[in-house]
Amino acid sequence: MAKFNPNEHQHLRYNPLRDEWILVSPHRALRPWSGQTETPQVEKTPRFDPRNPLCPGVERASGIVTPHYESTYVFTNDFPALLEEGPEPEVSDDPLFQTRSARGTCRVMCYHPYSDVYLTSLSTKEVVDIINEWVKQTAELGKKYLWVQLFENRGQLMGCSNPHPHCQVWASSFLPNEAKIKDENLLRYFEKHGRPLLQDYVHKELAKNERIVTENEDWVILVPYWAVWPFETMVLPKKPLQRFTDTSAPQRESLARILQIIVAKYDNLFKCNFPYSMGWHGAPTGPKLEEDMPHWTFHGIYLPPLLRSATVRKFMVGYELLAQAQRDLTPEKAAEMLREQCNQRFS
Ligand code: H2U
Repeated sequence: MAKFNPNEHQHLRYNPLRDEWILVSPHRALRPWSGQTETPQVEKTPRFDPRNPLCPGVERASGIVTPHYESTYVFTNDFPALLEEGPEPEVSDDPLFQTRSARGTCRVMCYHPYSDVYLTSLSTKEVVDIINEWVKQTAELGKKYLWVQLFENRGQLMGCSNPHPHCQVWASSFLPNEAKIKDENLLRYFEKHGRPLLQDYVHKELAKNERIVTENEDWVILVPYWAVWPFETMVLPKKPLQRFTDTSAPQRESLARILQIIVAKYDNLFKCNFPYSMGWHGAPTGPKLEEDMPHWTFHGIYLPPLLRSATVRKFMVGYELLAQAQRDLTPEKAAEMLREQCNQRFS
């Protein structure tokens, strides 16, 4: 029998952040495609739309008029999933019907007053302004809440309801599942090895140089060994960093530059506004804000759904929903495809 080759032969890969496995089936990557092929939509957004509540001077659902902001602008979501106050649920001792208290707040953060701009067309200074606002939101909400989740849904494919460049901030009194799973696995690794998992990981990846997409003096962007989405990437600091609030001014500037590069590479891959959900994970805050959490490494995550073109996406369906995550394209190939793209967006 032929010798095992990870670029050709089926295998399982371990995700130490989730303590779970993913099935990699590279031999399927060349199979013919006769599935979904919709026509690409033309995405042209006007700079200002008098009906768009995220634009300066336009009234929102709450009746409040969005001010004439000049940089970033943050407001409390008019349709929040989490409220600061509310009646407490009754405590139940039934193990099958447990309920817990949930408190929090949801904010919307506009990146810029113009609707027709994005990280690739803004100046690095303007991207630094966005990063500074992310840090400010984390610091402010982190005083009160255990977890502050910054996230952006880009594109209609990811359920984004508004073309104006923006993200969301959801702060909660509880650790959401993803944070809880990651916290437990990072801690287990730290207790066993005495070092932060993601610092060990980034340095091993730099040495292997198989899945790196781009790097600069402070940051590395790579396709994780255990990536689930075809072009999933992770943004990792080269030096230990627990929270967004720990970043220095030079680290924020180098982060701005590398984010502009990864978005350009994504957009160039299929010549479109590459859809994704992206966001940031760092050590828990709130009551744990002052705690040193050396098992944590602050990092960013990009989860894009596209697989073959601007319109053909990977579906997380049958086997993924009922058994476990599976991919055809190897993380190494995906990293190579992204690495080859130009660092400036196509025009
Ligand atoms: P998404 O496009 O990522 O869904 O974000 C837009 C958010 O803006 C959405 O959560 C909020 C929506 O609730 N919004 C307001 O809070 N007020 C408005 O007047 C319009 C949209």
